[in-house]
Amino acid sequence: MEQTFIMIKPDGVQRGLVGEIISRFEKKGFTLKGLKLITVDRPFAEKHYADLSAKPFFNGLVEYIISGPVVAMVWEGKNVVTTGRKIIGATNPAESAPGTIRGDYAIDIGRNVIHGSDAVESGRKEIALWFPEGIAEWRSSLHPWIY
Ligand code: 3AN
Repeated sequence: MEQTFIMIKPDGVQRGLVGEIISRFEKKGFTLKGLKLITVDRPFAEKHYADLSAKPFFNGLVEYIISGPVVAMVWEGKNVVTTGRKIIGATNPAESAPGTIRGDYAIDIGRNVIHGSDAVESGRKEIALWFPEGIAEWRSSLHPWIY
């Protein structure tokens, strides 16, 4: 079953949006497979954003991510990468639709509340980076229509 890495960034944690964000993924029907509150250091953040190291906003982005605790999560379900990105909304909150997390709760691209993997393969890499200890193996046995 497909998995994605979702991170609530420091602004989302400090603004008290953790419960709301988790609720949106839960209500959609996705399954929570990993969850921790963690403050990462600069080398770790630089590794997570290695693909963006040439961008002019890279240093500011790293500073932002290490500025406080983040909530790192693994969510599982059919098409969770693509659907998760839809729930999150466009990178720039000025372009993200109302009803999406960024559309509802963010204004600035440099404070856009949440990260979600952009592909199944990058999700795999990000889950391995953020959860080296591994993640839970469980599946709901209550409702066969939950997958
Ligand atoms: P997404 O997070 O939607 O996958 P990416 O991968 O292009 O978007 O960018 C990663 C992160 O870099 C964004 N979440 C945002 O915080 C930051 N970012 C992207 N573009 C800019 C920009 N022009 N100025 C400042 N920060 C940016």
